[in-house]
Amino acid sequence: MASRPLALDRDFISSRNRKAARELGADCKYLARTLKRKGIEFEAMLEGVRAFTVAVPSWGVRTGGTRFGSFPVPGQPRDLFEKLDDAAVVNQLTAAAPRVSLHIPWDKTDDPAAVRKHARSLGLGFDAMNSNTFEDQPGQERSYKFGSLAHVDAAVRDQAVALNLETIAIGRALGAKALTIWIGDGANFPGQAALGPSFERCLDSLRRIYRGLPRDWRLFLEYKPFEPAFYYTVLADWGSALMASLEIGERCAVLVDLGHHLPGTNIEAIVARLIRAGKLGGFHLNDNHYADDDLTAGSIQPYRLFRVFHELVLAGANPKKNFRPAYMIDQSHNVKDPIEALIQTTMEMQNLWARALLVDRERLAEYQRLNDALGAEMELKDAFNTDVRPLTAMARVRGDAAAAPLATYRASGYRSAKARERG
Ligand code: PSV
Ligand code: MN
Repeated sequence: MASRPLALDRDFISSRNRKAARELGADCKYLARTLKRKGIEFEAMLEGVRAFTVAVPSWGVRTGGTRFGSFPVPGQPRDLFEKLDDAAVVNQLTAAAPRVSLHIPWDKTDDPAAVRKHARSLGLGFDAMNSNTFEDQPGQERSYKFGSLAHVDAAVRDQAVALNLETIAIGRALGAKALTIWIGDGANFPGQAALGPSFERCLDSLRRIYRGLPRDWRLFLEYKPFEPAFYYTVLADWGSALMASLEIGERCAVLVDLGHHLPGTNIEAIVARLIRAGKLGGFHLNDNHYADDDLTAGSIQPYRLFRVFHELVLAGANPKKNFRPAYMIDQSHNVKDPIEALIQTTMEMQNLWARALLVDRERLAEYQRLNDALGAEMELKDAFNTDVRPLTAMARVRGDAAAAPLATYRASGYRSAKARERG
């Protein structure tokens, strides 16, 4: 397929930026002055924000499903090429979403070279590949109804391992460098699955996949406490995922999906422990009120995500550690326009990352040393309550993206143009 030009007209974006330039300049000046009083350099923060990027999930540019149905928006992408077009819009407007995370077999392609070429023409690359052995595909030989990598039947495990190896092969052709595995294997009823042997079978399958992993790739193990299995899940928690990743090998690490925790779990503490173990591989960013709600990241519990980011900023501040977790969005869009939701998410990530950068880490450590709980908490709150929106808007403008991405997207008419084109 011939490559199309960038989705949005660059001149359109810059002309809108020019109109907002005077106000943005004034807001930045004011923020720079207030930050300077705290000894923080605006320009240094700007660079910190510009360095933060997330990957867009290919499944996030179409409306997802609830258990009760799915309600498509007009002009949804019909194939992988169109999914990339929509993902490029998010990056063009935010300068913070330059990679896409694919799901195989949902995004299975016979022509990865053409897909890669198209992505490159849009300024996109590929982040971790995701393998799907949690549902059956039409024509599939063996069913995953009772599991995949941990299935009691070796033939089903072989099929699931083969799908992962195929996912690696596609990812390799696309230039990806990581594979994320999430499996729904488990049991709905006590006695249904043998707890010990099912974990061993899972480990055995993971070892086979790891043997097929290219040297410069990483393998991420994603845990989740329940759903689709409601009584027992083979990789239910960070303990199981960490244990598995330690056994599998050096390039195997844990992936934290924010929605994969029971209410009240202290996720930032898990993050700190995984960092200590050198086993924090990546994130699936989203938000939730109950469990795996897959809502817009930062929409329900922004302070929680800020606290997670604070731990990540702390870890990243040590240049010796070569700390580079993969940040990916993993959301299901049901009531919002998917592109708008992804733009909003990316902006929210930029804002929360900027606020985490504002924490005075030395002063915080001093409060902690003095057991000054209030001082320490206020250090975090002070950063969290700072309105960094002019800073992140300026970071986008410097990256040739939009000062106001959502308004620019709505004014561009992209969705209605796609509705006409794609039907
Ligand atoms: C499972 O709930 C999950 O978080 C995994 O990451 C999947 O790959 C993704 O959602 C999409 O189903
Ligand atoms: Mn996930």
